Amino acid sequence: MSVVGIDVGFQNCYIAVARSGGIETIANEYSDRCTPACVSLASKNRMIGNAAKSQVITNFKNTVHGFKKFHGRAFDDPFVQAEKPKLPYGLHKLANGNTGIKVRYLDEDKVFTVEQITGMLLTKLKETSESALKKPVVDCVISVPSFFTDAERRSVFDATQIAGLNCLRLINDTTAVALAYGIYKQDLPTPEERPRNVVFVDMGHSSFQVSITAFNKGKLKVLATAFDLYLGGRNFDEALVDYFCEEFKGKYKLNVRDNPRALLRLHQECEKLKKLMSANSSDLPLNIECFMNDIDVSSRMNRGQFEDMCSQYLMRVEMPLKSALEQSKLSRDDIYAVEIVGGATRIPAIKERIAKFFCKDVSTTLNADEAVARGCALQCAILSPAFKVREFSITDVVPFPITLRWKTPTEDGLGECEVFSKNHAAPFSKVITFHKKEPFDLEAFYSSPQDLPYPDHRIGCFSVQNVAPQPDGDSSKVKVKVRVNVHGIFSVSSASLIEKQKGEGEDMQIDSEPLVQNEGRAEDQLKISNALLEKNGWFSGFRIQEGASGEKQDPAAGASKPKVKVKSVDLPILANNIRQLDSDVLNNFVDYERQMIVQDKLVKELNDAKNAVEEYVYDLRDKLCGIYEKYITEEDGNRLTLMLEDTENWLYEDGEDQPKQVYEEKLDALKRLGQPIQDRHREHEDRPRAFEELGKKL
Ligand code: ATP
Ligand code: K
Ligand code: MG
Repeated sequence: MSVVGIDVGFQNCYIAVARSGGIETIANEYSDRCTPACVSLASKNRMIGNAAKSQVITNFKNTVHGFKKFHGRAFDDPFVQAEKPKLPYGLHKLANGNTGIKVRYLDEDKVFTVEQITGMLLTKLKETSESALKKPVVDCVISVPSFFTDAERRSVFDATQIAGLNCLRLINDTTAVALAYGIYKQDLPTPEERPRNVVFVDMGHSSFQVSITAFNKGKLKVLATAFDLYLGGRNFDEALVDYFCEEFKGKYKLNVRDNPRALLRLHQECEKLKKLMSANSSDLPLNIECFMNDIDVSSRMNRGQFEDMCSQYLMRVEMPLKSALEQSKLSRDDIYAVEIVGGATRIPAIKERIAKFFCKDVSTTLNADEAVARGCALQCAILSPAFKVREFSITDVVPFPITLRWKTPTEDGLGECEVFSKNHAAPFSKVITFHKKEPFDLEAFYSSPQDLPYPDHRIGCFSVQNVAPQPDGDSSKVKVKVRVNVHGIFSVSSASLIEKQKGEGEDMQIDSEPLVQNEGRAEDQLKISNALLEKNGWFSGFRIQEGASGEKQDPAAGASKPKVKVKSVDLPILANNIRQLDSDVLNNFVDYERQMIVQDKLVKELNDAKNAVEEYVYDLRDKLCGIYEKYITEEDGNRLTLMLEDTENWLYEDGEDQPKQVYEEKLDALKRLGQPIQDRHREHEDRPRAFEELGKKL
């Protein structure tokens, strides 16, 4: 079983794997440990990652990047509407109101869902992991921002399924970082001692996340999270782009915004300049040749100017830090360290602001780019029976409070209960008891829409079915289990009807107020010794499948009140308006992804066959005037050289677009001529070596 962790960033993705030597991040076929979150669709195939990034300018209409935040978002969402004019590719309103991505693929207009696009990216990351591990990769842990709501998490989870992955956990970015920080620390306080409190700050390309986490030996507990969803490296790029667009309008009379290609190039150059300014406070040049209308443009910028220009963004750094600290109820003196990760925390002004707020130097002990992926791989290792890691329990938090609402026979007609408060431990299950005579609906929604970054605060509606009164006409007791699972996804996961037995009931109140019991302790839920798992093969029992979670059930919970004899009947639950793909749609996407993988493979094989001919031509031609010269007559040599030249021309003309077989036959024909020469050369080379070896033996 593979142990893989994937950081799916807005801009950059990283993969870490667990090997016998520990956790390591792995490189893709470009020897790059970072894979750009970029997918490019073309007339014959798709390109994903680095290959797609090289298409950003040349095939801008069909090269998709910056899509992570479209997960779970309606097309009409103000954020989506604000992004739309800035994107080089098109967006489209899907039938269900979600955001679709419009591109040309295989010479047809196509609309992909964001789940499909992320699915494509994950396919690539899966393949990269497979070629590094040299075995199939299915199980993995994937990171999501801590502020992702139910709809976004479900959407990302669907994407993992489209890519054929079995996601054991969607883990919050900052929690993954906390795990990467804590698991190797030998000197954490014992469980009886006061915990060590560490602040984790992650500013990536698109957002800013803060968590405060308490560590004791063998465990971490997230105390609070805070975020600015719209503050990240890209704001700083955009500030530079705005500035230079204005400048070039005056200086060169260029309307950069009207030219998508020029605008994309300016973006790339501004990002480079931004990074240079992190290391250098002096004046730096920006030069772009042949930028637009054959004009070369140039300008300068320094860090001081840049910081002035970005003051509106720098000002926003403090808020989430303050909010996290307040929520944690800690004082600055209680903070042991402030660990920063994410590319944008390399901006000196950001570091300074964080340090200033906590009155403490920031620590950069973690790898700023790879810590999230490493944490994901560690979580995967903890969950995997195939791997032995130190026992480490993780308790995360619910980022936005969740309320249930139902109809009651009372005056106002509605009952309501906040089932998970803000910063409630997660994953977690609770049992709520209702007294009902008929089936009923539970509507779940986020309770504080003002804190929620999305206009739609609904989570879904869960209908508890088959509820009937007791034989004596009384209401039945219905126990409903609600939970936030390991992925941070909410559900009404099960319900049962407790049939009244003789002797019970007199003291029971018919009460539509819920009885909330805590069932099990969240901390216990992931704290399962791997050794135990291995021995008992428990793992198969709670492998995460759609809708299910890896939570361990507390065996004592079902056996409460031993004196009263009760019979319980499981009730079906129908989930409605859950913002997740229907299973038949999902299955279609899974099939379609497989077809696209096959198609890409065919195109790759074809290209490889064609390239092999080209390479052979170049190689043989070089050698004919080099090392092979002695092994062929001048006449034969000239004839072969001519033939190679013909082949080269053919490749650019009639041979440009041929079936794979044609290239293979061409290569075979060339090899039939080249091989004898190569053999004569090899024989000649080997002869003295053979003598030498013979000599050694004698
Ligand atoms: P997100 O976490 O928002 O999903 P991400 O994980 O893809 O995004 P990161 O890879 O952490 O983001 O960071 C990318 C950002 O960091 C980009 O905006 C990039 O320009 C910026 N960045 C990287 N190095 C530097 C640097 N030396 N100076 C300034 N910014 C930098
Ligand atoms: K990243
Ligand atoms: Mg990130």
